[in-house]
Amino acid sequence: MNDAVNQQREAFYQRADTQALAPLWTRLKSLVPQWPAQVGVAHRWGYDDVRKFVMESAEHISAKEAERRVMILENPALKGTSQITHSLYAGLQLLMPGEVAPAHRHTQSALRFIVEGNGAYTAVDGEKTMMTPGDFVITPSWTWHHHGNEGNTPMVWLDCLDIPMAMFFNSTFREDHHADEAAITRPTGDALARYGQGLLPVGHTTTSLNSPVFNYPYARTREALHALTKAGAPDPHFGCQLRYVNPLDGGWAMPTISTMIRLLPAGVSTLPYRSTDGAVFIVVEGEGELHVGEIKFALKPHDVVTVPGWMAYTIRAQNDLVLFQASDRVAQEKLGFFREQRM
Ligand code: GTQ
Repeated sequence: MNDAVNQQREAFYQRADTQALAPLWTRLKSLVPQWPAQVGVAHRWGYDDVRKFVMESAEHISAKEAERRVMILENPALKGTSQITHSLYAGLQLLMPGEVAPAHRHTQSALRFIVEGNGAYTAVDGEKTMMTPGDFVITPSWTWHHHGNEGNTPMVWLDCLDIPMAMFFNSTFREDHHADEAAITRPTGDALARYGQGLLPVGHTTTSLNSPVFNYPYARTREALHALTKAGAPDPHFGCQLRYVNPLDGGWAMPTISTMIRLLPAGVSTLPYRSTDGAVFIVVEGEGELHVGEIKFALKPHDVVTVPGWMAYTIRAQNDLVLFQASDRVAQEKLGFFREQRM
C-alpha cells in the first residue's frame, strides 16, 4: 500500500471523526479476537500470609465504621479495579465478637464461603443463619442483610460479589437500612426446612432468580462428596464435583455467579481443563497443588487461588482435597458465551 493511499485514508478517518464516526476495519481483529485475551493473572493468596492482615484490620477500624471490614483480594495485574477476575470481586471479611456489620442492600449479589470461626450469623431477607466453616451462603440482589458475631472467636469468610458485572451494566443501586439490624421475620432454619430437604411447599411460586435455600451447610455437602468417592472413579478433569443448585428448577443457585465444590481423593491429578469463566477457588480441606502455565501453586486450607478464563489448569491432591469454586459461568451460559475444553 502506498503513502498516498494511506494519507487519503487518514484524512478520511479524521473527517469522519468530526461526525463521531470511526472505521471498523482498523479495529475488527481486536473487537472480535480469535480467542479470549487474558485478563488478570493466575494468583494464590496463602492464608497463612493474608490472615495476619485480615486480623490486623480489626486494630484499625470497627465493622460498624467500615460498614464491611474486608481486605479485598485484588488481582495483582488489575490493581485499583477491585477485581479478582474480569467479572468478579472477592475479599476476606472479618467480624469480631460482639460486632454487627450494619444492614444494607444493593443490586449486586453476594456469596459467602465461611473460612473460620463460630457463633456468627448473617441475616438475609428476614432470616438469620449461623455461619459454620465450609458453609456456602447466598445474599441475593436487593435483599436486606447484616452480619453479627454472637460468639467469642473472630469470624472470617470469603465474600464474592458480581460487582464488576454490575458495574459493566451500570445498573447499580444501594440503600442503607435505618437500623443496624434489619427485622428478623422468620425462624432460623426455615428456608432449609422448606426448600433444602428434597421437598417443596405445595403450590410454591417464586419471582426470585436465586435459590430459596440461602445456606448450604458444609456438613451435608461433605457427606455428599464423600459418598461420590464410593460410587466409581472420579471424573478425570473434575474429580468428584458437584454444583450448588436451585431446588426449584435445577439451575445454578445464583443468577450471576456459579458455585461448585469438588473432592479430589488423595493422589488424584486432574487432566488439563480450560473454560471461558475466570475462576476463584478456595481450599476447604486438604493439601495439593494447582498448576497453571508454568506456575505451581501449593494449596493449603483456606488458600484462595484465581485462574483467568481460558487458561488451562490441573490440580493434584496430596491428600483428600476439597475445593470450592465460584465463577461467572452461569451468566456466560445464559448469554451464549460459555465455552469449555477438556484437554
Ligand atoms: O457483606 O454486604 O465484601 O456489600 C463487599 C460489599 C461485602 C456485604 C463485601 C458488600 C459486602
